[in-house]
Amino acid sequence: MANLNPINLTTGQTEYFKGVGKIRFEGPESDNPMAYRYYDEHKLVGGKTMREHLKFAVAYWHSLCGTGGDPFGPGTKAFPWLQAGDPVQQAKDKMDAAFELITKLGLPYFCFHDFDLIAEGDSLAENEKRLQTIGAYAKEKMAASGVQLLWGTANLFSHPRYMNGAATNPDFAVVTHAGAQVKMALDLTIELGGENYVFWGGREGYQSLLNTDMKRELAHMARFLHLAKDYARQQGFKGTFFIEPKPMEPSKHQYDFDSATVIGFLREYDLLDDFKLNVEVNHATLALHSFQHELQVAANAGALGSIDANRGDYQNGWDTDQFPNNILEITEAMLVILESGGLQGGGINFDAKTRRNSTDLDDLFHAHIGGIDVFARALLAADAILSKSAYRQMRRERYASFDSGDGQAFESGKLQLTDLARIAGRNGEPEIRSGKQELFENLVNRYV
Ligand code: XLS
Ligand code: NI
Ligand code: NI
Repeated sequence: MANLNPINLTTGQTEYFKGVGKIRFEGPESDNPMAYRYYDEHKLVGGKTMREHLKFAVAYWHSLCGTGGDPFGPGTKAFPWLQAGDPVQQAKDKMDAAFELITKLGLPYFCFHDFDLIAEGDSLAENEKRLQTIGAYAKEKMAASGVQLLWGTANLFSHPRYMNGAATNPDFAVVTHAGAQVKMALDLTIELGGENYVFWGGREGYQSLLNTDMKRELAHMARFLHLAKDYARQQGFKGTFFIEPKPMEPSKHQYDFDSATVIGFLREYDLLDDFKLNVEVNHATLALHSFQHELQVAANAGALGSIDANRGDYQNGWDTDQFPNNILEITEAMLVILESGGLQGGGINFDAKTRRNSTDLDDLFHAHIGGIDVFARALLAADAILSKSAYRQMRRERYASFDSGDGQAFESGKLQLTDLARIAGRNGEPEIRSGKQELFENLVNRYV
């Protein structure tokens, strides 16, 4: 491997990714697979550095915990940091590996679920103790490395007790347990200076409406979110709460189906002041939307908070969570993000996994480097489209008839339906006007 730029490890600490040094920006001409070609963290793009625009985070669950198991077979990756039998030792080894990975990639953030950090114990009291222990360790590692927490969350979907939902479970006893778990995850997120907190409604949904009181479950979910938000605010948490939409999987129907559904829900239950959206690429496509569409819907409501970066597969219909590699798709997304003034409080979390047969530790680097460079390239392309091309003007011109005269009067609420009828009668059949889609597409491709 050409790249052996060392990083500082604490004395005595195991180096897990031997032979990989700090990943540096080497420019588009570099042949080094362990280098960035486009991500230059200090490069200024439209007044902000790439690092500030993109706020990349490593996802603890996929990169440190996901060993490749699927419904047809067990894990394939013998991660050396998962070998210790003792849960606290295992958690510390995993955290050493996590910080080595994040630091070598030169990324500013990580994200976790509570029990990604340390295995769940057999009582709430034991869990609290474990989370405090690993939380103290995380605090040291964060201080030493400068890596920060983009968001924390609680895993309310893996344990069998949540098989009928967490906040929406028909059994109040389970709802209380979810409450206890979220309280601990909030405490930990706040303790670590987390900038945001995420709710992804893993099993908040239903398999059959025959046994489900949907209206009541939705009201419970809203009540639960209010309680969590009120508690966190009382503890001094200033960050944003995110809801992560997903239409299905693991539930047949998830309540947080897509951006539009979630925004309607937040508005109905008076949560829109504190909650924004964490939009995930593969969840958008599962909902039969484009990623760009989901971002735009969130942005329209001033609620575009954060992104889970990944991609689906054109040929199958589940959450494959592959690393992003489609520059055009991400350029279209970056156009929406830049035009809406950037992500509101969040960043770009690589909620993506290497394939089951990508079993080398190096593969974690190739995957992240690829995804990071795709976003960096897309940022450059989108910035150029917005600042150098006629794109905005072309789009604005399609609406020029609303900029003055009757069209402007309509927009500002000064016309009645009878006025529309009168104006139509006076003007006669409208001219046919082309939408120019191919021209727009060619323009975007020129910069990709
Ligand atoms: C699963 C979700 C999950 C959330 C965090 O599909 O993407 O990973 O991001 O709970
Ligand atoms: Ni996600
Ligand atoms: Ni997902």
